[in-house]
Amino acid sequence: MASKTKKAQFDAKKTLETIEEQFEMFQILNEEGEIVNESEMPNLSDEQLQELMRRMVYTRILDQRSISLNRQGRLGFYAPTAGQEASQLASHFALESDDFILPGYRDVPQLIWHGLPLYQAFLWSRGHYQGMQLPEGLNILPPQIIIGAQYVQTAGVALGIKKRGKNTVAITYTGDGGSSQGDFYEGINFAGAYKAPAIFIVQNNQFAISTPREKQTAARTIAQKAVAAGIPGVLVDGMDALAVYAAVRDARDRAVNGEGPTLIETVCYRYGPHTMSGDDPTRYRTADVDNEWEKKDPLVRFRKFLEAKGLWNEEKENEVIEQAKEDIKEAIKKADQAPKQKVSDLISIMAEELPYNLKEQLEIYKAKESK
Ligand SMILES: Cc1ncc(C[n+]2csc(CCOP(=O)(O)OP(=O)(O)O)c2C)c(N)n1
Ligand SMILES: [Mg+2]
Repeated sequence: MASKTKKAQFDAKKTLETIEEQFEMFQILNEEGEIVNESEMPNLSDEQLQELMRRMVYTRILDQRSISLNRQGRLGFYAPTAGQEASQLASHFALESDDFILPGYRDVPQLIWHGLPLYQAFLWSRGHYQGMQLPEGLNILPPQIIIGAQYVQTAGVALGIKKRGKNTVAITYTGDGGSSQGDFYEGINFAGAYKAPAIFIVQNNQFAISTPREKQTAARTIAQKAVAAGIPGVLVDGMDALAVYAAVRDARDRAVNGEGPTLIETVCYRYGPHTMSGDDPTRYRTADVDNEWEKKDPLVRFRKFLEAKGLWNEEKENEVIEQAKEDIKEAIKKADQAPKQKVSDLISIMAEELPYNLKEQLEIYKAKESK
């Protein structure tokens, strides 16, 4: 006999739609710098709010100066960061000093605010080995060039943290392009299965070099990819420093509480080119799109918010700008003083005890270099 209550029809499309609808953009500060989500306002003191602004302004200057230094031939590899300050620095602001950072090539600012001396960041840009000879106790890994690879490494670092019973987390960053890599899925899946204290950030800046986000995946959001790994996923306005901070702080609290990892998509934009190696954004982005994102500028929005509270003004801003310029000048001078890198240096720093073949090569290069 047929059941009286008719079961809902099998509808795979509806299941997907239902999941996708759940991922709404989390925002606290709108483009005018007004609070639109009071109940989620993070608990930050006036001093902390000013410090976050200070870091964003400083980093914008660092970006401008780095681009100039690169053009003058005084820096090597450089991936511009303007537009991504809220995504990068507010997420970092939610961390503690002994948390581990596993960055991508664009994430040098987070390393600097975690304690990497600026002159070392410049040396890293030049490919000098001293760039990543890290100060004792600084929990960072070198910026990863292979896109997505740091996601797997983060699952491992986070599991190590858990096994040692530490109250810290491992955070990693990739881009919208990186989210298509196999490593992305392996990393979030493994960390989910072992409830490892990891925070996986996808900085969706709309492009992977020239490939637009729409070509990257059929999924409506990248955040929803968390569902397949059985972990929470958050879609956040990546131009809103307060929303980014709140989302990462919440993920961190749950991670140290033994609740496992979170995937966070920060929706943002890079104002500059992909890197300083020669791509021309005008070939793949229209001025209309650029203008639309200019209006969402994370610095403008946060500045308006702080000015309305009487916590920021032109004088404070100029002080930060002058300080940044001064620090950069000093740091590049210090980077220039590093010894010229030799092939024998690269060999001798590789291992504590060199295998016989490298010992041979070391001698060959030392002999060449002494001529
Ligand atoms: C495994 C791998 N494939 C290709 C590249 C070349 N590559 C370097 S950056 C990049 C685009 C990455 O875009 P996205 O992940 O969105 O990060 P974004 O640069 O926008 O921050 C590509 C394809 C690479 N570095 N590693
Ligand atoms: Mg991208």
